[in-house]
Amino acid sequence: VQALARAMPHNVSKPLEHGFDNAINPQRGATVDSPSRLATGSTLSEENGTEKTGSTALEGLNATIEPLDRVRVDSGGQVLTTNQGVPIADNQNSLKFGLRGPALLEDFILREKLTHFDHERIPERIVHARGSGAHGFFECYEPLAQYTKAAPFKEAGKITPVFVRFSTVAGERGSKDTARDVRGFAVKFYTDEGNWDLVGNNMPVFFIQDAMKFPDLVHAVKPEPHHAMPQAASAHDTFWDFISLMPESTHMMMWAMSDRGIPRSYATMQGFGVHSYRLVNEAGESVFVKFHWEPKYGTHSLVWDEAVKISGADPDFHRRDLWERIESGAFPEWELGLQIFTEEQAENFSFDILDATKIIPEELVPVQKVGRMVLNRNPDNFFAETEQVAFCTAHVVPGIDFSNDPLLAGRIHSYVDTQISRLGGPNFHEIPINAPIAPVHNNQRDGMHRQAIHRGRVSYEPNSLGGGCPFQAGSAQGFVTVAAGLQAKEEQAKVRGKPEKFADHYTQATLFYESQTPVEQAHIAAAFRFELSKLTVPAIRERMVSSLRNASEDLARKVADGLGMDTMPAPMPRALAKPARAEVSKSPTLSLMARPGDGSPRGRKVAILVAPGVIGASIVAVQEALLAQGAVARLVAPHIGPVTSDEGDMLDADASLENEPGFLFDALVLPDGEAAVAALAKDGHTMEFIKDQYRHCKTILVLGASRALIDKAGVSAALPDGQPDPGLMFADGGADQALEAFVNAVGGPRHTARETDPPRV
Ligand code: HDE
Repeated sequence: VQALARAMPHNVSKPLEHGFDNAINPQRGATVDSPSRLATGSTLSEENGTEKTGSTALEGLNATIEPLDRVRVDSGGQVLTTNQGVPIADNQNSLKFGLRGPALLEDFILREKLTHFDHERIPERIVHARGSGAHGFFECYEPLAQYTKAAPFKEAGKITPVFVRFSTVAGERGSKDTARDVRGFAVKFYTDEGNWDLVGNNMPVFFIQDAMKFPDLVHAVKPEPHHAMPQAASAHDTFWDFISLMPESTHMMMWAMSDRGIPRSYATMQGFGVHSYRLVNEAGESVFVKFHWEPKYGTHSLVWDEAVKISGADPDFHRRDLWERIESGAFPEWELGLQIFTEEQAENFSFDILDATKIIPEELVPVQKVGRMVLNRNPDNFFAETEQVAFCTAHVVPGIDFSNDPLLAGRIHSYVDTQISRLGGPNFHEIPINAPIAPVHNNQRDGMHRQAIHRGRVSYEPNSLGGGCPFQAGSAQGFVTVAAGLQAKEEQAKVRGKPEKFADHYTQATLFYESQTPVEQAHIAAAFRFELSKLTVPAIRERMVSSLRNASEDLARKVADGLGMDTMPAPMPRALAKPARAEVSKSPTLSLMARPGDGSPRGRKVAILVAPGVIGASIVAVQEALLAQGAVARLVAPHIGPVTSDEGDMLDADASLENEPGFLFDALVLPDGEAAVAALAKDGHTMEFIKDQYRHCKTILVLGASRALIDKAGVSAALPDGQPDPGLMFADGGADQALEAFVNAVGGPRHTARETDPPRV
């Protein structure tokens, strides 16, 4: 080892870090066949790891795996030591002066253990504190050289490793996953030319137009400062007080009150970069771009009653779903879509593309699919990876640039700034999950927790003593800011204000509402009703309804009725009396229903109720059919453990009616067998299970004798309009009869024709 250390000018155990002569460059243009693989001096790798190291990623697809190996620790077969590596003889007793005597200050082992423990916590994120992350990769479909020189888009099949963190916004770190909220969708691309963070949300617009209002927005939505309530909820006075006084938030509120605010899973939500960004090619030419993530498994959401119940039974619902999908191989996957448009197009739109409260309807600029992202590995350690990952909108690479969106400008500042207190200093980029796989060379030095050991005496530029290194990359290789810009064309003085089109607060709110299906519109109205009904100040409620009248009279009316308001308040005065005529008045792609995905049931959870005496053959047939399609099929019984079937076989129930209630599942199978049905009918949980499944419009397969359970639960086989319910499948003559239709329906949408407000069941 000493000989090796002499031969190499850098730390052999960290060959990727801060090497001088031997820094290993990621191969440019690595492809699926020859992916970017980086050498490592780690003592722990995928090959010699134990089961404790987590799931194994597909060979060649995760270039982040090996760089992180150098810091992975596996204690299998190892002796317990202090942080100084001193073996510890006794981890049970502190050092005392006599068995009943005082503990001694000398006990460095106890003191080290307690001191470290006392400092285990770091500040949580001010927003997006609650989140879950995963590793994966981005694969480019076609080279995009015409538009951008950004490394991930250089070649067809090129793989770029990613780490993604999903989050809620308002709740604290330990809050529930299924709150009504926006979801963060932050992607860190470890590109050959440095890290690119696309820090987006699951909604394409935002509440405010200018960074100046962000602290106000966040203070309004967070728990109220006097009593610190409510947790992870926007249904309270201060939030709606602010919103009702900020008409620019109206469009975003349509999205937030729609079912997008309560996604079924991270894997089934869209993602958006929100702001307009720029793509820049080798020639320095630039176009505008909006980023979209389109889930392979379609967009699916919860319904409110379900979200409320889940938050009690499984506050980790989305975290668990993400983890389980990856562990089971049903890898979450999205396509990256780009809306590319020119400066000239932008100038002619009826809205301003620098305004983050506006979308660009897909009818105006289609979304072009340019690659896919697959999440295929869970983190090994939540804190080290998911908690310490630091995203930042300022992390762009050559080929990607900013627009002049004033909200984005504030973000470019805020993200780095916040990490300095959250992660304890300016060297957070050296924390392994944040470190780029591209080499880092500059003259920044020192600061808290510095990891790099810089060699030589030069830490300035220009220099001659270091041979001029590290030297500027120059415009051919380095990042060059695009000179073009809407405002660069006009000579302007310094000003605090907004362009006129920003003042159109309602046209796109109307567009969103009008583009929804009737069921979605009903859910939006119900969400406004719920949230506003929680307010204690009637004036805020009225102000909100008066604002909604400008977006949709229909919606305002429904909300007012739901709140028991006899007369509607007058519409709020508009900031802009005559907004420019919108290009489209309906955009069907804004509906969740427009995005069913591939319709596959992969990752969906199905409950199969069983009890002693169940007809086992039909249960096994259903289970096999579901598993074959990648769905998760769980046997749920009055209690966990073995269940003897009618044929005398043993089935293993791994969930009980009590510990996994009905609303945690996407679909339900009720069994055949008189004895089993009698046992289930006796248990009150069964009725709740069926009622929740029915009320939440899920597919229910009723085998043979279970018809009795349906009757007992008071569930009607007919829809409100008298038609038969296609989501309630009866198979009296054995499971085979309805199996195919059932499995197909498990991957499909809810049976919303069943829905009434208030619910019938
Ligand atoms: Fe953020 N935001 N944000 N935000 N944001 C943070 O950064 C901020 C905005 C988003 O999983 C913070 O590291 C300002 C829009 C996500 O770690 C902070 C403004 C969008 C995440 C911050 C915005 C986002 C954050 C808190 C207005 C969607 C979680 C901790 C000018 C496009 C990232 C942190 C993760 C996190 C500031 C507005 C998305 C304080 C000042 C718009 C997904 O820096």
